[in-house]
Amino acid sequence: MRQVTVTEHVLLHQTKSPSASGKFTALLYDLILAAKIIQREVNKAGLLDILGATGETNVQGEQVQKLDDFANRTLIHRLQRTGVLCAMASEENADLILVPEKFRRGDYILIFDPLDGSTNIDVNINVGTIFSILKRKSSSEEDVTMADVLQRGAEQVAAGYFLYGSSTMLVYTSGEGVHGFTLDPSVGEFLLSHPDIRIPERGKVYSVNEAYYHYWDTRTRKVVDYFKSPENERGAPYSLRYVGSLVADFHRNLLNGGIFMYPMDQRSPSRPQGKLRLMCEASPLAFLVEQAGGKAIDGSRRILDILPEHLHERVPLFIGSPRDVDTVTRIYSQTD
Ligand code: P6P
Repeated sequence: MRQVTVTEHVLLHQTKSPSASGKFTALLYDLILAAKIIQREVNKAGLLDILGATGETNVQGEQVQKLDDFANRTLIHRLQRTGVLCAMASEENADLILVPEKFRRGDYILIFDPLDGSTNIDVNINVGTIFSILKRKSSSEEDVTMADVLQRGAEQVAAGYFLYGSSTMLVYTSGEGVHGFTLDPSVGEFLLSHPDIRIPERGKVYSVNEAYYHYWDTRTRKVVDYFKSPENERGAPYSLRYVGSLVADFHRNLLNGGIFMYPMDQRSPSRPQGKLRLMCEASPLAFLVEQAGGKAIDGSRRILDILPEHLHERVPLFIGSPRDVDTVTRIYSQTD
């Protein structure tokens, strides 16, 4: 395949969507630079005293891993200076991150999970950076408010993720299909490796943490029982593949087909809606999967239709091949 860089691809293929503006390309360029810096540290985590936790906990009450913190600081530092953002929001930060006046030149808003799956870093399992790009609604003379940021996922201008694994990949959409690029370390460029990704109509894999079976409601147990049953539509059980790293599980299912589920559970009253965050995890992946022909719901609602009430809102997530997500919809609607 001829070598196509991200810049060339945006220029040639994203002609109609708002992303065609040079500002979007500049934003993507700095996201890629941040990802290269993060990738360099992720790939040598075992060699540096950067493993393990910082001893702090983040706004989610989760142990902050040193690489988590490094990735967060790298993204904030780099993207503040890209000149097209007015605000950012990170899974690691409780509040909105306003871009300093001297760098505030644009109307884009970046929302990200800097290093999703970070508990897997110490055991060398893939981790990822997930990003979502919105545009503010109000005029740029006024200060950005939370109302500018709390938008439905359907309003996203672009979304994607970096996956730090056997190779480093960027998968993104700006509303005109989903495209995958693989980092060629010898030249330091992300080159087009997976043009126009389409998720298979139905998969052979389901991804869920079955340890929570007894904390799920009846309809969720019925869903998981269906995928495990030899009597399902396929006439054979689906295989269970669950890495415990959302980006890794999502990426495998995007390419090969299947469904990822993180249902609501009764484990912790403070998190009745499950663990995953709407704005920095569910929404960007929902935009990607729909652009690839898949579906994403919370059990009844389309993820991209949900209007967030607060920045770190959590939501149950069923995402992947359209026929498999439809199975969830059918069983949920048939079960009280
Ligand atoms: P559990 C990682 O902490 C994460 O946010 C996702 O990457 C992953 O899919 C999920 O949590 C795993 O959660 O409860 O199954 O350990």
